[in-house]
Amino acid sequence: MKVLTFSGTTPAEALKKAKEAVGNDAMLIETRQLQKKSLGQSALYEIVIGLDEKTAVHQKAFKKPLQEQKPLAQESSDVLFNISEAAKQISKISEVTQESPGVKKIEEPQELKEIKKEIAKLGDKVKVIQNMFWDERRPDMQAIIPAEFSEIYRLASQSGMAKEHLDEIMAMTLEHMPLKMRENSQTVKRYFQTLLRKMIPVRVEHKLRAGQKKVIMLVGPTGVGKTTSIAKLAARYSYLLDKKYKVGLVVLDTYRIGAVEQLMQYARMMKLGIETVVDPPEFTTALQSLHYCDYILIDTMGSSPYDKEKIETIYECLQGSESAYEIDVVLVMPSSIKYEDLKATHENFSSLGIDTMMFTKLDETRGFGNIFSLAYDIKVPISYFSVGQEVPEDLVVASSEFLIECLLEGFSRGRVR
Ligand SMILES: Nc1nc2c(ncn2[C@@H]2O[C@H](COP(=O)(O)OP(=O)(O)OP(=O)(O)O)[C@@H](O)[C@H]2O)c(=O)[nH]1
Ligand SMILES: [Mg+2]
Repeated sequence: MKVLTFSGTTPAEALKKAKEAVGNDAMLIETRQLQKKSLGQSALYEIVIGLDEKTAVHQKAFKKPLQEQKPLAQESSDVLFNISEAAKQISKISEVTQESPGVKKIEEPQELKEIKKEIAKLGDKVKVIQNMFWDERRPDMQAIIPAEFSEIYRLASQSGMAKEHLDEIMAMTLEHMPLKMRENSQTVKRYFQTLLRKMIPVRVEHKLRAGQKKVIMLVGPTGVGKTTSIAKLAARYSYLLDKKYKVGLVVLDTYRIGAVEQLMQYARMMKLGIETVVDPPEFTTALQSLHYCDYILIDTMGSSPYDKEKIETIYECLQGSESAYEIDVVLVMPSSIKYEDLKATHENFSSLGIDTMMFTKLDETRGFGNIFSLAYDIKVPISYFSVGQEVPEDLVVASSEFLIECLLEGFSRGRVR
């Protein structure tokens, strides 16, 4: 790479000189102020530009005109969420990004606006080059996306999102995104983020109506954090909300004494009623003996998704339950497994009638595109996230904002509100 410097009394002037000399394919490496403006002396800025002839050739490949993009896949109309509609709706966010009512906007000088625009454009070119290195195979979609989209495409690809979902969403974004939002990668990212948020089904936690009771059963593979999550939920409903509810626990684990003892300890600590169920006929009796509770939380034995016998036992309890309660079945899955495995796990538990999904161990994972793809694909809402081992604090009520922030920016404890 060839490094050149240009100077001017403003960064814009230096940039203009650079563009006149080397054209648009250069990369802005640095802007420096060499001399401050003072009485009788104008300011002096220097910009450092990198020029690589190979780069210029590659950039052209990314910047095919829009009309040359591939047509959308036929299946897009079958997608569970009508992305096209969502994309149109959120086109309105360009208005949101403008000034809020009542807030007086300070007009930036034209010169400053132009500098910012140029810098953003150059920044995007640098990102294209950076992003070219992450996947040398360069999938089809990546070859046709414009410079401003390359960073978001890379972030989403690396998140573990199913490739067909990403390509489809990207194509929709390219089709529906208002031109004025395409200016730079920041506005593209904001648009994309809002679009993804609209695609995540989430179950909002409601206050119980007077006299209403709620029975929640956690099911899922072994060791995913069902019992720990039951303890967190029990603490939440009985102590942490504005209204304190009466909570009862049921252990449906006919296999391990340890499993019963684990929840017993939590029940003792929180002074909660607890019932154990050894075989399906006892299930209704257990629910009846906790009739005084507002919330009944049922912990089940972990079953390998392929262990039909254990899933069958849970099924028998659900079917045989003669109580008047409706049981909300929550499938608990770790966020560390890939989308295909999450999907297979859901399929194996689907005979139980899964109402919502809970994802655990978000603190042990980097990509969250697998969760996005599953929820987007099977349209089952997410109710909670578990973000650590601590009871009760490491529980997050699901929100699409939280998931999409984790997906694009990574999980951080600071995000847990
Ligand atoms: N890092 C992390 N660990 C977790 C999380 N949730 C649970 N764990 C840990 O995972 C381990 C298993 O948790 P359990 O709650 O016993 O899992 P389970 O699904 O009830 O397991 P089985 O009953 O054996 O099927 C424990 O060491 C928990 O502390 C989480 O969100 N993050
Ligand atoms: Mg358990």
